[in-house]
Amino acid sequence: MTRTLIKNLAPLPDGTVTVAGWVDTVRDQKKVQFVILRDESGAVQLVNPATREPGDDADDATRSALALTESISGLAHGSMVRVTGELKHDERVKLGGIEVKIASLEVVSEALPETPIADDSSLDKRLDWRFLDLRRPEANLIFRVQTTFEHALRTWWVENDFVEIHTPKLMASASESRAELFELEYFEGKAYLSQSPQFFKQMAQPAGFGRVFEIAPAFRADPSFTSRHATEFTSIDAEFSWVDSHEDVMQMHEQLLVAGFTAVVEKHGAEIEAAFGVTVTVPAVPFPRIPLAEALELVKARGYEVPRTDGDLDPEGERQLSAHVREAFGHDFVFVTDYASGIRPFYHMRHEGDAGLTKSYDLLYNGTEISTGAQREHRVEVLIAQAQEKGLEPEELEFYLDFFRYGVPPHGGFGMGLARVLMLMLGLGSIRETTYLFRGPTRLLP
Ligand code: AMO
Repeated sequence: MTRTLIKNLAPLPDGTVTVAGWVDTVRDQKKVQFVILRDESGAVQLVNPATREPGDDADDATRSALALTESISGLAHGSMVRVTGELKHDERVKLGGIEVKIASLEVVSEALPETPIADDSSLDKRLDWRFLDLRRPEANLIFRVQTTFEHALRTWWVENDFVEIHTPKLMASASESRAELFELEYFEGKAYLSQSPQFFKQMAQPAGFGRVFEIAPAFRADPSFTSRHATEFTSIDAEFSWVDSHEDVMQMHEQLLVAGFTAVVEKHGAEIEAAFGVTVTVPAVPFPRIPLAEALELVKARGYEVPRTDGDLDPEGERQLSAHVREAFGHDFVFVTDYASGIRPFYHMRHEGDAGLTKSYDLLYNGTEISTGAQREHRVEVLIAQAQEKGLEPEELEFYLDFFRYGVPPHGGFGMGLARVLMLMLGLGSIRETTYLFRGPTRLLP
């Protein structure tokens, strides 16, 4: 008999069904046995009237009922089983108003009797046993939300004529900072793991692609142990031609997010509320835009002086600014714009009238940076000067600089961390929860 997903049982009429999944709990009472069975879609109660006394004259039916009872008594939490039985609707059953009376039960794969993690295990311990941790319905929901979100972004891009690219992750040079670069042996020489598709998504502009996007891994040799940094993360990137300024990039960015959030709210809003106690809302456009200098003033007026000397916001400053934006505009997102050129990469374009400021932004969501975007400098001589100013060797960047020597449209784009968006959307405390398998300075397993 074909297997029915647990979530699809309720609409079926009473009758024979087959379900398959793992054993969540067994309640082995004297006269009756209950098993809570889970699969990827939900949980259902299975029931079996216990047959305990063999008796000397037991017939075949009694013997097989006895065997079934024993096999249920011996079920370990987590074992994978296939069950055929009679589906019955009964509103007294708390779990979904349905129950399956077991006719046959096959233990397909037995679990060891002691489960290594429990609901109250530390996050680190749960990550050690991630495949078991992911069996929690809330964890499963995170990745269904991720699927819906990514799908909606892709759909929006495809409908708006963006081309999907896959850029190499083995690189000959750094694209962001040399400080956070993974170096590896590469035959006779060295290679580096890509920190961002920055250079190659820009390459698509002189290549005449017009608009591109990529969702792919990025690597940063960042030794920090914060809740929002990983050494490998999924970066959502877009880049497109003929922008007039970073304002065009922000407009594209906010429309894209509205598409992503609309899909998540429609498909999972109620489940998210039940699992995480948060209400996800579709953000209104336009998102507020606040120049960095003004943002620092607003934060100061709230009584927080950012201790950094480079003029950037720190995490507490980001939280304070978001709190202000929520109070003043009722918005969860804010574009912080016009960063000083001293704290931005060489490839950011600077303002015509004020070379001290870049045509760039960071996007904060619920108090944390989720993205950086900018218009790029496409005039090669300016680009070379900016690279030199940052202490970079133009010779190392020759392949990149060539992109700007044979005709290149003005362009801009952004990079956004997928796990950060999900963490903030679902009100979770760490990207370790929203990353399928987290990678950090002390975690390469599993
Ligand atoms: P940036 O370095 O700000 O910009 O990165 C963009 C976004 O990627 C995410 N992110 C990270 N997520 C988890 N762990 C990390 N170590 C980590 N580092 C970054 C964040 C961040 O906002 N090339 C530019 C983007 C561009 O201008 O198009 C870049 O990489 O969410």
